[in-house]
Amino acid sequence: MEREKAILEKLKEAIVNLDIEGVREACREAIDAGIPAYKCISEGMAKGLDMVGEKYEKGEYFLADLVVAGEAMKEGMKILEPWLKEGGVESIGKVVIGTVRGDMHDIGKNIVATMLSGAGFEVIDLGVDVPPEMFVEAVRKYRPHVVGMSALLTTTMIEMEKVVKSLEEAGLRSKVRIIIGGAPVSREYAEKIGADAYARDAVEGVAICKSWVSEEH
Ligand code: B12
Repeated sequence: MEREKAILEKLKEAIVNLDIEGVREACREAIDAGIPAYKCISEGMAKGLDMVGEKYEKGEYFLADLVVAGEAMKEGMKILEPWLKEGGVESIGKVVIGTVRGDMHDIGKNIVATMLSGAGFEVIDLGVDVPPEMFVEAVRKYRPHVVGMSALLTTTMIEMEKVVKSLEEAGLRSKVRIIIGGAPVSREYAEKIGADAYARDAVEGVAICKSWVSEEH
């Protein structure tokens, strides 16, 4: 337990210090110590990124530092990914996921996508800066059970409502469940824009998607 705490702390610190090699090292150490990959993300790296965000707000860090912190997290993810996916499972449902138009943040969205595929979903990842038409097109083409949207900026969260409206206009809204996530959004916001759910993190998101497909079977 003590060792686990120390390694998670090391991971967090490595992110805060923008130390990419330190992140890689701590991820390898965590895997060797048998710490679950998801814990390394939620209790290690994501906490570090929160602190980086705070430093940015205070003017102690600049945009270039945000970029390096994002890269450091991605490098860590490369090491953790094989442990996030338990693989070999047959598809239990389809999810179309993307970060909304105007928004380039994809670290959280990628974690959700990886964990969904680890849980047995077929995931169609539309990437970042995804306009409403592209969500609509993907729903038409792939007929997913779920549409997932991510937004990290207060200026882009309004795009989510546009996607819901566009799906309505295309007559596709009733064919899918919609789940949203990202720091500025909330359960209340999901209700307000007519989405079906909000998830605080990837674990909750996967649980909600699983409950939806099991209702159908
Ligand atoms: C890294 C980072 C960047 C990187 C992104 C790299 C990348 N490839 O993603 C870069 C440098 C590109 C960047 C750019 C900018 N950023 Co930035 N960034 C961050 C930072 C530090 C971390 C975000 C992150 O990855 N967190 C870790 C992940 C794991 O958490 P998460 O995204 O919240 O995801 C989890 C949950 O939310 C949930 N979830 C997320 N999406 C979804 C979707 C579904 C379907 C579900 C179910 C769940 C779910 O599950 C995830 C995993 O558990 C945050 C600060 C913060 N603490 O959030 C600022 C932050 C988001 N950025 C901010 C800003 C202002 C910007 C810029 C405008 C800066 C600028 N002046 O240019 C630009 C905008 C660019 C753009 N158009 O998108 C502000 C936003 C303020 C606001 N309220 O709008 C923040 C909050 C920093 C701050 N405190 O000021 N950024």
